[in-house]
Amino acid sequence: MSPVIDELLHARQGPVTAELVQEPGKFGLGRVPSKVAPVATVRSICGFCATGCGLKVHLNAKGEAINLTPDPDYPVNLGMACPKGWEALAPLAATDRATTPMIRASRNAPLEPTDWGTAMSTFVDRMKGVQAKHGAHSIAFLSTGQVPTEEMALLGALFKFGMGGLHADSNTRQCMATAHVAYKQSFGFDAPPYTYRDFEESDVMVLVGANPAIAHPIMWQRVMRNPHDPQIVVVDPRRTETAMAAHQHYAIEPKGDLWLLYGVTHELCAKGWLDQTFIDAHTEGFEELAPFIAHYSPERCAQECGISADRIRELATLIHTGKRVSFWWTMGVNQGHQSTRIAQALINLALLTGNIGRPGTGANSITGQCNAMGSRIFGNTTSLLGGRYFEKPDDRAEVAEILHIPVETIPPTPSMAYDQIIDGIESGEIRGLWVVATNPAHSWINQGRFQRLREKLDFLVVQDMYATTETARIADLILPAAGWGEKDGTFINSERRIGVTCKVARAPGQALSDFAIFKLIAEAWGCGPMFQAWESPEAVFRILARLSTHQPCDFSGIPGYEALQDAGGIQWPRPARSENLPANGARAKLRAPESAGSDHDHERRLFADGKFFTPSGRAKLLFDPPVKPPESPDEAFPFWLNTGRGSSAQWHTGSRTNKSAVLRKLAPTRPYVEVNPADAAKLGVADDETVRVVSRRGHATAQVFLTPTVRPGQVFMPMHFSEVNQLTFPAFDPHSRQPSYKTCAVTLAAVT
Ligand SMILES: Nc1nc2c(c(=O)[nH]1)N[C@H]1C(S)=C(S)[C@@H](COP(=O)(O)OP(=O)(O)OC[C@H]3O[C@@H](n4cnc5c(=O)[nH]c(N)nc54)[C@H](O)[C@@H]3O)O[C@H]1N2
Ligand SMILES: Nc1nc2c(c(=O)[nH]1)N[C@H]1C(S)=C(S)[C@@H](COP(=O)(O)OP(=O)(O)OC[C@H]3O[C@@H](n4cnc5c(=O)[nH]c(N)nc54)[C@H](O)[C@@H]3O)O[C@H]1N2
Ligand code: SF4
Ligand SMILES: [Mo]
Repeated sequence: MSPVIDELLHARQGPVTAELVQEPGKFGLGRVPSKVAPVATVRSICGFCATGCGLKVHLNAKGEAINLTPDPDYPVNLGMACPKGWEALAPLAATDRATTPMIRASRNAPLEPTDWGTAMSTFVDRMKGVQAKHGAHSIAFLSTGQVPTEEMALLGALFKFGMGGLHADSNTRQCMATAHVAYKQSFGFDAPPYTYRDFEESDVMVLVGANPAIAHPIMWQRVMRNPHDPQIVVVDPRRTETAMAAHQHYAIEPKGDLWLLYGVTHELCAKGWLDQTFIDAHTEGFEELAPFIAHYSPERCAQECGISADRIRELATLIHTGKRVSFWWTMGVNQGHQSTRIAQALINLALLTGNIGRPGTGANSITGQCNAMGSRIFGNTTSLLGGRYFEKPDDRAEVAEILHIPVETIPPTPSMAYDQIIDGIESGEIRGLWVVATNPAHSWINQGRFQRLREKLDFLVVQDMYATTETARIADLILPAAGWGEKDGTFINSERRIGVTCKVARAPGQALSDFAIFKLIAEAWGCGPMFQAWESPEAVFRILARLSTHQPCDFSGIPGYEALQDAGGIQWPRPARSENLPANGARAKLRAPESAGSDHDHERRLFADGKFFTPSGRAKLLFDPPVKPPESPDEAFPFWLNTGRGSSAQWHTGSRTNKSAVLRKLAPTRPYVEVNPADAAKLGVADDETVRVVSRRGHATAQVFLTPTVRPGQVFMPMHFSEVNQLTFPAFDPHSRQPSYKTCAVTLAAVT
């Protein structure tokens, strides 16, 4: 075994994060439900959703986690956690953890355990072999929003600068690409402007395609703490848990959002309910928007979105009368065939009414995974490190200088998007695929096709905590990874807060942190020296801080992990010395606001000065005419199929949450389909009956769950069961290339 591998395997036996251990006995809730007395507590951040709750992990004398409690002093969750957070340690102890690398001798041979030395030489020989035969760009990776930023950045830099790869994307495409592109186009940078205090300070909240009561329960708790008795409006085809708790539910036709939002904008314009001073000073495009929107009367929009003209007017009135109006969106917006323009219709509403940069306002995208924000800025997939552009020579030169690498190693073209990589596999352009911390054989749209594509790949590597995921099972090589809690690093949450996640347990067997795996690959590939300075996660954090300098996400003022721990996380921007920043225009591009506050300011929002990150400093008002979804119900497939989160105890493809006995008790274990009782009566199916849900692309067997929360003509299936993406229709937003998981046409048939 090589000395480097030896060293890494030895290092992983080392102590858990000793330097971050606090005094014994400082427990958040004063009571620790365990028989073993803890001797120390470590502060960490939850590794599931992008709320980014602080958790206190309690350790025994050996420095191993025995249990955890939510952190009462963390400014995000204020002592609360959802079931996944409470159960965050359980998935680590699962019996199906990948504990050694595994390899297949030939395509049809079984996966067999092997050692790291063989795994590394196989990885390098096979990937280099593919490149030699089919070109440097015939390999690709698909990664994640669920590992620390330091690991994502190392992967992106290794693949693109060290291995000569070009095409790389992540599951963030399935999730946040729309918000990313919408913000970039409208604000000039991917910059969610809000802080969680805004949940408590709004007097009108408009939630579109978001179900935080299930998907972001602790954010929803923050809404519940709002003392201003806010008017809450939920726009969702389903009467969700969130809609039930709201004042107003707009049960919109699937993908009718653009019509509804244009109808509201029309009414605001017609009534003159605009903040013209803000529009004149801080936006561009109003001259084009005004005549466009004149065509979208509430009456016309009502016919298309299923909401009456009166209710469209009521929503406009509510927005007008609110003093602090905030707009929030999640996957019901991001996942659609015209999603970027829908997100921008919300951004436009905030800009036109001056509801931005003030407490309780904003056009606010709620992020999905714990570190989707890290992947958006530092994944080095479609954007160059730090939110830069591969296409811009200045950006490449800057990154090369900071990293001390030859500028020629940075590709001058952006990567293909996820769906284009999949197309590339079909056409033979992509032959080697490396999948890191994502499970596309369950989560990618239109699975039937994905499964067939497997046969087209010469080499499939899966790097995961578990050897049993749908994707790991079809791999040629499995690299066993440490998970959340078994390694150090930082996450960036939905409100731009950077927080530290810590090693509180040892990974089983020979599993290594993704960071260590990437370092091993760099050595084996022969580009180790390029990453010599990337010696530990914290060293990489400091490199990333340098890469962020003068970008809107500037956090060069954060010296390291200890400062983050002390402050309870810090929101970007946190520039080193704001007085030394170049004057606006000098680097005409992007600049963090000067009044970035102090580390101990727990709530900082963007755009208080009305300056955006576009070249003109103005936000852009962007719009397009609505287009019909590419597939909608017809005689043969008469129902809309909607998909999404089923319960707060289930996480995505279930590889982690299914491993907790507690979480398994909190959610159905078999696939189910929610059906309106009126439809069930027409079809002659009863509650609990097993049916086949059929689309033009595939079928799934599911139990009927009768509920009036879905409207007649619509059915809903949770995404946590792999059958669901057998059915979905592969449509993509043209700007963000995010898949449209929320609408396709299906029929239900009795199982005979
Ligand atoms: N428990 C749990 N929490 C999670 C996750 C999880 O897997 N489990 N995943 C995390 C991740 S990565 C993400 S991205 C978020 C997702 O969080 P959310 O986006 O809140 O969750 P979804 O259920 O996917 O979709 C939200 C809503 O969009 C609605 N919708 C569907 N079509 C339309 C439409 O055309 N218009 C409108 N206005 N609404 C529509 C759906 O009915 C659904 O209620 O959750 C995060 N939190
Ligand atoms: N029909 C439908 N499909 C959807 C959606 C929908 O609403 N409807 N939502 C989409 C969205 S928003 C998302 S975000 C995706 C999510 O889709 P995926 O990313 O495919 O889902 P996960 O189950 O979160 O997969 C993460 C994998 O990473 C592994 N893992 C966890 N931590 C680590 C780690 O530290 N290192 C390594 N190497 N591996 C680790 C886990 O074991 C798991 O196998 O699904 C998308 N698919
Ligand atoms: S709300 Fe999200 S971050 Fe908070 S405990 Fe639950 S899964 Fe973890
Ligand atoms: Mo997501």
